[in-house]
Amino acid sequence: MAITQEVQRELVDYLLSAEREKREVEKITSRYPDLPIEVAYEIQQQLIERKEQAGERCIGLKLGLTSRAKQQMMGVHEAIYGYLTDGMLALEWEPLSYSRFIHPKAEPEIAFMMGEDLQGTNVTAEDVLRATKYVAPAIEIIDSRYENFRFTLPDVVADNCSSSAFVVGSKWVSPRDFDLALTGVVMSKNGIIQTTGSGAAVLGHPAASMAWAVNKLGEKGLGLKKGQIVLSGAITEAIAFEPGDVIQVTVDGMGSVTFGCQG
Ligand code: 0L1
Ligand code: MG
Repeated sequence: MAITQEVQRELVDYLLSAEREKREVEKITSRYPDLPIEVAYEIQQQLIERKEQAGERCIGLKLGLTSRAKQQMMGVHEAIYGYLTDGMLALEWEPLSYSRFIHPKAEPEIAFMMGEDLQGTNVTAEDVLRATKYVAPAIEIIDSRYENFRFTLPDVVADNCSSSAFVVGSKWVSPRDFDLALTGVVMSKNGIIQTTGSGAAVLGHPAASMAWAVNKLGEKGLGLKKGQIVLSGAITEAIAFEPGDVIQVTVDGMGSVTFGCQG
């Protein structure tokens, strides 16, 4: 079935209402099995524009499917990107209400804050590090709108890569003080370690993952802007949490970021 502009608008409504009503829905490729990835990015773009029309502000980018393990699990060879809005920004000292989610999971990430604009199609990890002002530990909360987190690549791209919320630690440091590939990361729930990894899990280096995204944006004449935040990709698998849980991510040399979840 053809994915006309009208169908794209309907799919944006479908995903936005699932998010608003906090209910999981069937993946869109069940109805449109030939949904091309380029059209999925157009749907994602329209979804973000609708959020902006509703008063949210785009404040950065997120990378997904950046680990080989996750790519193999999904049978794909490429990472994906989506957008972060100010409505997704959560604060460490304010408990997150479980009622705003469908079936959330937490992922440990390294957040980058851009010190300069960055755009191009031959951007390297070194370029990314030069243009970055700070890095900090972060937790992304993903909350796919699809039943049981089951989707194909175009589905998850259209759904803004499962974005829902994120928390960034308050200690920002220079990326030049670390080898981010070797930097160790530990994620715990209620004081018990759940997952461990290092920055190299993210396409070899978190800055390499960012370079991939900048080059992808560059093909569309887009780029990153000074002051934007980028979540560079999950360093370990995501873990589910419930009301009453406290999730903490500690990154070697950068300190920790924590959030508590309430009912
Ligand atoms: O941020 C992520 O790595 C998640 C990307 C989408 C895949 C998922 O929802 O598990
Ligand atoms: Mg993520």
